[in-house]
Amino acid sequence: MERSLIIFKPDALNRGLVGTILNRFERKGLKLVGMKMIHLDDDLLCDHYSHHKEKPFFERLAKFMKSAPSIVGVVEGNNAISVVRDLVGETKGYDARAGTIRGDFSLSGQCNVIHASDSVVSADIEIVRFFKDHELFDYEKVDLNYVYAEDEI
Ligand code: 3AN
Repeated sequence: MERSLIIFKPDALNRGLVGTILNRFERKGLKLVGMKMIHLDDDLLCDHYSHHKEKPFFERLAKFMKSAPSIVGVVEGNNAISVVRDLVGETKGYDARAGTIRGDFSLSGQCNVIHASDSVVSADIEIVRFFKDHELFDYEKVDLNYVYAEDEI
């Protein structure tokens, strides 16, 4: 099964949206395998947003991401990468469709409440960036046989 990194950004914490957003992933059937609060620093941000480092908005984005703690998590499930990206919606909140997390909770290109890995390759890199092995939990979720058919597990 695939795993995706998710980050509840400082706006999600400050706006009291963490539980509401987490609920969207849980009710879909995704399995939470790790979660912790972390205050992102320059080193982590430069790695995580390396594809935006030369962009004019990078400094502002970094300031926003350092303005308060974030909550990082890892969710697991069949096709988790595309499933989570679909739940999250388009990057800019004002473009994101109603019904998606960003579509329902964000009006901004920067303050878009949540990050989710965009591919299996990025997820592998991002999970190792934020989590040590012992911070990820391997357990049998008891609803597995009701979330999936036998041949899907
Ligand atoms: P996504 O988060 O949908 O994968 P990316 O990787 O292009 O999108 O962007 C990473 C983060 O950078 C976004 N979640 C957003 O916070 C910020 N960002 C992207 N584009 C802009 C922009 N034009 N202005 C400000 N912040 C931006």
